[in-house]
Amino acid sequence: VEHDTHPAVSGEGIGARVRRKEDARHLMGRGRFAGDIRMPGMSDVAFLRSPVAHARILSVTKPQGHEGAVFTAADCAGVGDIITRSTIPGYKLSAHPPLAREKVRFVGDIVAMAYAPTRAEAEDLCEATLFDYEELPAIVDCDSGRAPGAALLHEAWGDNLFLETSFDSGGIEEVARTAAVKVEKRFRTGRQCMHPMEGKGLVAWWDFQNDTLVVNTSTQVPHMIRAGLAETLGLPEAQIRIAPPDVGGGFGYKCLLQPEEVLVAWLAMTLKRPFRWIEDRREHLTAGANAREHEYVITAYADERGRLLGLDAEVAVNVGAYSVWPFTACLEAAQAGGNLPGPYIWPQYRCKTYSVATNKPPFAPYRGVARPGVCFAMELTIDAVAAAVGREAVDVRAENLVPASAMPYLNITKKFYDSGDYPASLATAREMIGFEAIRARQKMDEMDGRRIGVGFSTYTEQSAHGTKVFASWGTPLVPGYEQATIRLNPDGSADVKAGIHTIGQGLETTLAQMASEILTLPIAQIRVTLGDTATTPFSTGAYASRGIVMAGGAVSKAAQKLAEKVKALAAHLMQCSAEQVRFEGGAIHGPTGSVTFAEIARAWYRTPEVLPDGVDTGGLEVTEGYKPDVDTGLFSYATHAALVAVDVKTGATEILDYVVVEDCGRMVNPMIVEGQAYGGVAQGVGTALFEESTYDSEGQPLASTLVDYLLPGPTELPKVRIAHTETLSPFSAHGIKGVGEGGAIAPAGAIVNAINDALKDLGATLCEIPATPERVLAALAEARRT
Ligand code: MCN
Ligand code: SMO
Repeated sequence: VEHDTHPAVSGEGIGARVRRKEDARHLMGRGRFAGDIRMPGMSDVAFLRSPVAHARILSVTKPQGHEGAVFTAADCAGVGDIITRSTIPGYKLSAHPPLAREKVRFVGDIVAMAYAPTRAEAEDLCEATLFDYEELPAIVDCDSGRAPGAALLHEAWGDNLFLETSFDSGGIEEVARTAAVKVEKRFRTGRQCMHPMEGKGLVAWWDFQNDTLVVNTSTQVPHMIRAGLAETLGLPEAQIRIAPPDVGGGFGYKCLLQPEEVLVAWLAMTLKRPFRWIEDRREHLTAGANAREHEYVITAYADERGRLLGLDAEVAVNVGAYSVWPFTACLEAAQAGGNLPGPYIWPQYRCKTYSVATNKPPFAPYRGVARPGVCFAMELTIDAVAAAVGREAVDVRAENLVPASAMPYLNITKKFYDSGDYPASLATAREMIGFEAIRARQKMDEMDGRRIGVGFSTYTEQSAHGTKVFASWGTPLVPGYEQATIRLNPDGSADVKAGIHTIGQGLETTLAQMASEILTLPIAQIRVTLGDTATTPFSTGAYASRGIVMAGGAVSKAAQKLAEKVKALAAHLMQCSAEQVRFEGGAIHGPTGSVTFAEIARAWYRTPEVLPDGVDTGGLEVTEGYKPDVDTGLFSYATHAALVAVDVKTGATEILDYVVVEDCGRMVNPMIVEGQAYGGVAQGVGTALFEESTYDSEGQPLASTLVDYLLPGPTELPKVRIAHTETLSPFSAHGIKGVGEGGAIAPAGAIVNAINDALKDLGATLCEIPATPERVLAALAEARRT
């Protein structure tokens, strides 16, 4: 870490670089994930999946002698389709039957389910189940999906578009007539899988004591999954308990109500026994929800210095066969259209988006949602504008960023940039990466014959969106509040309970820090319980970089109210006024003496006779909720800079240096924020250089193992140098903004701009990711031809 601008923090509250509470169990292999759960009489479930992308189901033959253990759609009449509604006009509904009925719509669509004492036996039962299909033409890309006369995925629609949207600020035609510079570009981003370290998995069982369906599912959104299961199973929400175990990463994937989840829960509800399904890597690679496949057609207008005048864009997103629950298939395109202008001032903007249904797995938000694609397209556009006017891209970028003096700033798509100094983050990144020295080094030949290049990428990360933003994206199931409960225990320790879940992002620690900030108790004395719908207050979950702002804000508010209660009791015990009471070092101090939290708790729980008559009988427990003051949320931001070396003989790219200058307002735990940035960059490097779920023209997945789908590992990842600034948001509790997705947003822009910088003398430009050696060589060959 180069700069840490935060003042030294003595306690364990906000700003403290404390070690994570959850690390001890995870590092010692004592976590309890879905795959660790054992229950008496538990059966393993396996799924038979369609081997073809688009077909009518003609007939089914189930294996003899296994009655009751193999299920097709006909056996599961009680299972409802997954139907994701949207309030956006023109949106088309897709009903996803968890077990396909008449038709299959992607390779991996589930056609049968079996259970047995072991997974291997359950898989054998699936394989002995035979289907006859009549194949239909498969739609695999956006162009063929939109072509007139294309085969239809959902016949009743009349076309293959889930939704079309458009935005128009009104003046783009005028700009097109008068602008000195016009740049036209096409960009494409590869389809990805999300690959949390732990795949999806769940155990479902019937709790006879409470007459409740219990689902231990690896999820980011327990309360939303409860609503989804209630809808698909026809069971009242109150009779379903989602009790998520440890979650080994989610990244958006574990926000979805998955068909497997519905089916396993249905088995447990119907047969009243425990059932388990653990996704394997091949299922994740070939059948799990995907992300990221965008196509952009962009025309940018600027003056002769490169001052941006207008942006005219079309975005098509290849969203697969069905809308995912609860976000729909259209969140991605809605966010792409709204976020494309990025951190820049664009006086005019017009954008059309298309959410195209194809015979690929459904499409889900993945860390950064649309923004990694949007940022890639925008940052390459800025470099292209700079090239057109013959200036350094970093200078053109700096002159077009929203300046600090304009904050807060309402951008062209009505996003309220609450605070920040974007040009300063760019300037720091420029200095840290050593821009001038790189330009000097480029004048000399590299010893190993490779070419080096430098690239930048600046973005805003909308975090902690309010209810109205999700409503405008048409997802009424995804509101914006979070609640938390805090209780002072009889021993003077505190319990924090929140419905949000910890998925690796450190909330177990940072929520304790939020409480410690107010109460000054050490975090070891603050137990944090998350996610269980039976024991925690309502929440929508951990997604959209909202956890610390929303759930943290709720903990902070609840802790403040608890503090008032404690102060009243302490004032009575110390014979002073409540205003004279203050907390410090985990104890409670008055003008002449002090008491401990344990003494307060003892008075309340054990010797209430010492308390005055008019005492607040509400107890030492408070539930509070929180939402920030601005509907469009808080905007974190960062600049990433990459130095790369490209081998023009092999097309291989190596990242030599990588810098992140980030600002997420007040950091609750700088060490966790750095972990977030680093982990995000790791995923972003995958997006930029390696990862792609490829399909053939018939919709067959070609990357079905991790040999074909390349995840970056330690040898591919650069050492990331991180610098922080802390511009407090005036609109959130303690000035905190979210940060969970940011790291993944910028890498493709910075890395591919750097590759293009390295290749500029050869006239080659890459516009597609991942920037594999094949694509680099193709760009070089193309440059030689023209
Ligand atoms: N934090 C902090 N101070 C801040 C901001 C954040 O200390 N000013 C810390 C908090 O511990 C917070 C974490 O950083 O929990 C992430 O910040 P936040 O933006 O609040 O994100 P959420 O808690 O809502 O987590 C979800 C977010 C998303 S949307 C994805 S995708 C993602 C991400 O977090 N998935 C992750 N980071 C992940 N990290 C891990 N290890 N695993 C995932 O699945
Ligand atoms: S993709 Mo993050 O779960 O919003």
